[in-house]
Amino acid sequence: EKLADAVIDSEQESFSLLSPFAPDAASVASSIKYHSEFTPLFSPEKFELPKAFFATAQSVRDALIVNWNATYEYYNRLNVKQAYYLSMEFLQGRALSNAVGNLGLTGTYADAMKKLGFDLESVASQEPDPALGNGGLGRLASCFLDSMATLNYPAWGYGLRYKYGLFKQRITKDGQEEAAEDWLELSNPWEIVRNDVSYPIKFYGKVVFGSDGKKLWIGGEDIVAVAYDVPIPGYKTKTTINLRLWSTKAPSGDFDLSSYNSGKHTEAAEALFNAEKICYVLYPGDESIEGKALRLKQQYTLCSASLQDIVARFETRAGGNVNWEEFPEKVAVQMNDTHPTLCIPELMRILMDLKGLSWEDAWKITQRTVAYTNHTVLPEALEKWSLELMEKLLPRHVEIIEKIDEELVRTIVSEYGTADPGLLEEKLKAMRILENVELPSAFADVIVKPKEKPDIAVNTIGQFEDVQPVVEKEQEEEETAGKEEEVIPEPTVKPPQMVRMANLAVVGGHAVNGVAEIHSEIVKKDVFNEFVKLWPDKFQNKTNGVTPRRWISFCNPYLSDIITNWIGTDDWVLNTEKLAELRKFADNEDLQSEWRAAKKKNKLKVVSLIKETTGYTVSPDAMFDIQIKRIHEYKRQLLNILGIVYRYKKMKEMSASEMEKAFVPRVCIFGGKAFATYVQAKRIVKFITDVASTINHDPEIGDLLKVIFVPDYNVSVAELLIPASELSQHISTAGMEASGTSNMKFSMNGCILIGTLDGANVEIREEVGEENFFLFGAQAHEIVNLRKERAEGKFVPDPTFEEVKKFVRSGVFGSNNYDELIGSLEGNEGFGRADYFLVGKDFPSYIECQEKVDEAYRDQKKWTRMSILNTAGSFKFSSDRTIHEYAKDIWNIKQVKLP
Ligand code: T68
Repeated sequence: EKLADAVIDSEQESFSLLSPFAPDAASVASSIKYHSEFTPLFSPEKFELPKAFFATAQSVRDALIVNWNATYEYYNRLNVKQAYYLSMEFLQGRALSNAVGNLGLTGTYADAMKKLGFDLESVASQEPDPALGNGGLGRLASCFLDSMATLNYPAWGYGLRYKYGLFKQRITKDGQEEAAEDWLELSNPWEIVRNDVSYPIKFYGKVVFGSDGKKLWIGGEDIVAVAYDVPIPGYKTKTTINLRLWSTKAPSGDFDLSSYNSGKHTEAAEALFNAEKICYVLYPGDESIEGKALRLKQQYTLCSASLQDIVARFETRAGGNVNWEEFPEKVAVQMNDTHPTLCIPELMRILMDLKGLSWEDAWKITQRTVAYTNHTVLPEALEKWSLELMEKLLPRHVEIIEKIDEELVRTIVSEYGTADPGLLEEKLKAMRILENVELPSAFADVIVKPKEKPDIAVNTIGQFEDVQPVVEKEQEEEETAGKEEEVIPEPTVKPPQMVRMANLAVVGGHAVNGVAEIHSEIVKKDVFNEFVKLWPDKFQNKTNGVTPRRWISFCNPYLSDIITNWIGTDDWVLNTEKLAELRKFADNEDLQSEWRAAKKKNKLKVVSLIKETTGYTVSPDAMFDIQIKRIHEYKRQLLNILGIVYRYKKMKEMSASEMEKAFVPRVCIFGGKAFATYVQAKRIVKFITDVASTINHDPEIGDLLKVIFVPDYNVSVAELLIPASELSQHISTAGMEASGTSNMKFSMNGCILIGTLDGANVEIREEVGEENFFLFGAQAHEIVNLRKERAEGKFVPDPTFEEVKKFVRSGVFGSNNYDELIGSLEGNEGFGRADYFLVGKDFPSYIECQEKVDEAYRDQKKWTRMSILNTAGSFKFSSDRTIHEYAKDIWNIKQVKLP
């Protein structure tokens, strides 16, 4: 009954003041002073900016702790079903403005700051961006937490507390340089370390039978995962959910005092370092075997600590009355991509080896609990692990995975029979979890030898690399032994045995979803087609979304005030459908001029950012044209910069007055990190910055064209750039961008998109209207044929493309002739893949589309109308909508209102 009372349908109750600690500006100010004095992080003499930030954050945290405690006390009491979102990345962004905004205390805090002699904005800008993510997948996880809390869903996030995060990007004359990002240097005021919440994690060792006949995993290396909790407040609700981040350390007692006292200081602390280094860096380089092992340890730490914690909570909430069959009725685990797929064998291990369940029962429970979100269709980005490495590091899990694989083989054989060995071989090859591994002995006679040739290998970031063949050493030695003349035998190439994590995730979970309609279709048609034939009901679409709190309301207060005034309520922050009401004012001149004025104010902020970070001065009257995302060949920053080069070349061929007639002034802004070992992506960064320095210093060009690479792109930079954007680029090769989420943020902020029919662009265009979207390029269904034609030498490049490449090679942008970059577009031997991403194919239609952009921008009334209609049409892309869908279709959880 209590549960039924608490479960609510959708509307939020009207909001009342939440925090007993911060009811008015005076008490907020005194709480801040209190923290600066009694929970100090700095010396006491001066109350200056960084200190003001930390004390302010601590005062907000007090309120969050009260609400956090109330939230979980209530969930514990009702024992409601809870969703757990597991992700290797969370890109949280700064928390202060977001927290006071969600608590409804922005005004109060602004007044309190004034009393203390500061302004809230400069205090908030002291906060370092937490460096716990890399791309869209990580930011999506953070948007989801905001929506889950806001919508009062019982939920919880799990991740890792990386000490250094990804890296800090510096742009030098050599392109991108990476440095350690020490984001915790001054401590993190939002986290609460739970020294009493820690779990043992084991690596290596061996599996034996215990005296009770159960499997025991013993020996090896033991470490401990400790919980750090970050409270996540919902908007206009008391619900405050948890992001629990694990940090690793050695078990107490592992510090070797006698070695230390005998002068062997490094050896004495070796175990401490070995444990702590697991959580140093997000995506440590994995070219070495040590690097690979470290990444696998990270993934296993996340899965094991989180599941031990979830299982413990399930047991506590059940009181003395544990019924394991109820586990999936109380717990939903969502795996953000394949990185947490070890959850499947880990939950099996816990249920069987520690709780004594049978394989059958444990399997049913695991499958009903776990679900998997796919974020990529690039075959080389589908994660695989070497079986050999995994066997060493996680011997018990490999036993379990082998058994899951065997059960899968059984299902496939019974579905397709053995009458047609060719067909069966094909099915097994597509679906088995273990790759290049002999069939389990029970099926030894039903066919299939491991294939002879290695595939293109995988690495987790999505670059292509060739597999190093494994040469069978012993065999080689045997054959040469005892022979007088050295005969070097042909090495036998043995394809590497791999564990395919995506296949494991599909088999072990009850739901698999893509992140935009077109992506989910590709997932079904191509990536997991064979699985779809077996289990069609598993596959779903959940189009991504972004939180309108951070991505309009807080980052764009000018626009938000205008929206609220014209719609007549600020309800749209919770019910984004209301944004559609702007449509009827799209041609209203008053709205249009307010709209343009807001954009201008946001642009002025970016003018300062650019000056500060790059030294360049840009005009706020030029069109701000932005592409910000991870640097990746499929995202085609190269197409954008070649388009700019083409524009520059045309300008150089014109007189000053012709130029001004032909082109609208633009500031073309790039931002994004290239993964440290992704050589081609780093070449692209270098090329962009070279082009920038030539064009920006060309006196004939002036304000007509500027190219800016904003260094160290992160959430805070995005919060400044997106509100100031007028055109943004989402120009991936069709079929390759799973969804994109910045496209949604740009559209919400009244930016017009230029893009291909890819990912969520397709749905955005449908919602905002095709006349308010600049479309170009080949479509997803044409790509395979286009590549084939290219390989057969049938592609005839457009003269504009030849012209732009020649111009680059002529040395205008420095002595570098960019052979590797330009060569990759041509498929020169040794340089790459014959323009795999079809930059050359799409170039002419891109250039033509950019001409239409210039034309449209000249008519500012028309442009502003398009801009308003983008905001008005973006309501579908709130992560609130997405989270409602996950809650209903995958997690089966209900909203619960706190008393
Ligand atoms: C992104 N993926 C997709 N991956 O590229 C993007 N991958 O289209 C989508 O909108 C977004 O996910 C959210 O669904 C990523 O961000 C990674 O960052 C990544 C990192 C390591 C390994 C694989």
